[in-house]
Amino acid sequence: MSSESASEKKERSADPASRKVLEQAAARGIETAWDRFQAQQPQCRFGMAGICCRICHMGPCRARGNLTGVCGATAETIVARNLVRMIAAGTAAHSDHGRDVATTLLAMAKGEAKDYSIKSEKKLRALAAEYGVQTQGKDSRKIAAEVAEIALAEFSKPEGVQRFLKRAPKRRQERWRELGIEPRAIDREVVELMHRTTMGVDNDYHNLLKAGMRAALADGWGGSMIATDLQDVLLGAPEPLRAKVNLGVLKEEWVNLVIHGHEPLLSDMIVEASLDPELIALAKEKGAAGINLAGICCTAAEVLMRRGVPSAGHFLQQELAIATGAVEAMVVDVQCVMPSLPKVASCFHTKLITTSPKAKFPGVEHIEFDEHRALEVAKRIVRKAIENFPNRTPEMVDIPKETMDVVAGFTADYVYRLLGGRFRPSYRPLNNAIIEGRLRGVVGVVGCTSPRYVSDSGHIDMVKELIRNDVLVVQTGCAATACGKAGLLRPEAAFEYAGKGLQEICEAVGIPPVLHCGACVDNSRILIACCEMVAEGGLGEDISDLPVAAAAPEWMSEKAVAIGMYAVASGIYTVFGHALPVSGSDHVNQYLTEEIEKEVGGKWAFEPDARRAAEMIIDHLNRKREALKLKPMMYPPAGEKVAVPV
Ligand code: SF4
Ligand code: MSK
Repeated sequence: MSSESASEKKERSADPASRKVLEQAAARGIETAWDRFQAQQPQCRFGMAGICCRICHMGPCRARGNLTGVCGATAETIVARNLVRMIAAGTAAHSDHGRDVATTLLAMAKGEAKDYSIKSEKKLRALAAEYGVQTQGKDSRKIAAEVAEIALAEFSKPEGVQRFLKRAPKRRQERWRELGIEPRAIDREVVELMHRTTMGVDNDYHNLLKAGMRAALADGWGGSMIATDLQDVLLGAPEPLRAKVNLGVLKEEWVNLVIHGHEPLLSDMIVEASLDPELIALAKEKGAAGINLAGICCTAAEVLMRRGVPSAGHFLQQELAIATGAVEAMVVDVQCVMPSLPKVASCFHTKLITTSPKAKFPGVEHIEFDEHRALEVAKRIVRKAIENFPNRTPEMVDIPKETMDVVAGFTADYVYRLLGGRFRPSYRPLNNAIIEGRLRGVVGVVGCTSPRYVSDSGHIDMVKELIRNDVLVVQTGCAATACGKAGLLRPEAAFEYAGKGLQEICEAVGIPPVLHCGACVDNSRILIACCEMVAEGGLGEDISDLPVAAAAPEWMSEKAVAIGMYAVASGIYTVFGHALPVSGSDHVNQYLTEEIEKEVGGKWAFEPDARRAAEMIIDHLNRKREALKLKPMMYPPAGEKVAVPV
């Protein structure tokens, strides 16, 4: 374990439950991401600046000033190449997830994945209409098969652009067309980025970044959107429900099975298996009170919003969940699963189980997920966890008490129904609230948590500042868990933290001031909500006209970079905490933070101080309000006596 200097003993997390387990872990000599982060200091400055190139074996090279790579690549080329490779990886991750869902939908439709069914007929029919699938006289499975086949073709079709681009406002579609960044087949965009960035191909940073936008758009308006929509068909469209978050959801007397990763296909079946009377009886036979499921990361968000399964925590809490000593098994699929888990699990009785052929660990038990016998696989995993219960060492068990209530499961469609009432569903009330100055705007605060920050504080500080200023916040992924733990996803939070205008809306509609919209792929729901706002009228003709913004205060993943880039390319001002690794090129930095706005209407900003970042966002919303000539804000921000118009 790395030794800590005095300066390193700063608070590691804003969450008391995490701090408690971190102390326990340190006392037991268990290393966590925070320790390894310290051990990595100082981190490589060339890497941070994005100027290190390892693309060919004349290197590795680093470029700065007049110094170029051996091949002559400038800092501009290297920085842009590195950045768009991150986008390619992020796009690949979300999109491969989407492809797996489409494959399972097709298998279900053909009767080959019998444990799945069509859970949202309405969503299926809406998609069929959008895809131009004839539905008359066809049974639902036939329709599902055709929808799945069309969705699968979006990954590799030889011609044409992504179908869901048509969901965007006309003005946005025209901009993409004019700029030549309409994404074609998803796989093609990823492959093309890898080609362009290999040694000696695309050396124009602007051309590279445009290709990066195109691939990122293939993620947001392609792979991620397909994942979200088809999951809603197959697993059900979420509706708001109450659930609990934080490590305290683990239960001392129960078999604790933690599901972690991103794809909900298996985890949904595990929820089903955990309800099996035979398995519950087995758990009791082994001396447990029952089977307790809990999620981590985006899997947590998926099963929380569809099934009400509690979330034990976000990305940075995966090691901590095991370190409570109370986890019989942690089952993982893909993405954001720390390679350290086997080592942490080896300190306890916890069984780590991998399930995806794409994501294995040396020496770790692998039970391969197969959608054709999904429930059987899920039951096998649940049984493994139960059988491990007697191996628990009671003296090693120490679960923090902290849990928090959240309301989760807001979709673009549900916001529509909720705000407009049952008989007059529409975005009109939301738009009116913005136009009249009750609401300043809407901001998506999303993304990861990282030991680079005092964990959770970036999210909590930013969101509190935004809602205080009458900004409705929408969240996904680990950001939602961070704010959920802090109590911001309860309706009561409106009265504790929100400005008067936002409070009035929350009270009238019965929603929290911060809406949990799901997992990372569900950022596509936020794009759709923006399209609905434009379509409703009164707030401009393009997404870039809206008083909206996006932020990822504690980002770490390549997926976050892809998300940020598709937000910007969709016309949204996007603020990341720590800067993207682009500081090695003034040109690239300036393009991303300034010049890009002229092309796509959105731009990047970087600000590690979350309150300052919130102020920058509020300034941006105010500028958009001014441009739209909206009324001044009705109320001053919460906690301020003097009215601050606009
Ligand atoms: Fe160096 Fe050029 Fe090779 Fe990169 S591509 S490692 S800059 S020689
Ligand atoms: S899980 S990508 S840490 S949000 Fe989606 Fe969380 Fe970021 Fe992974």
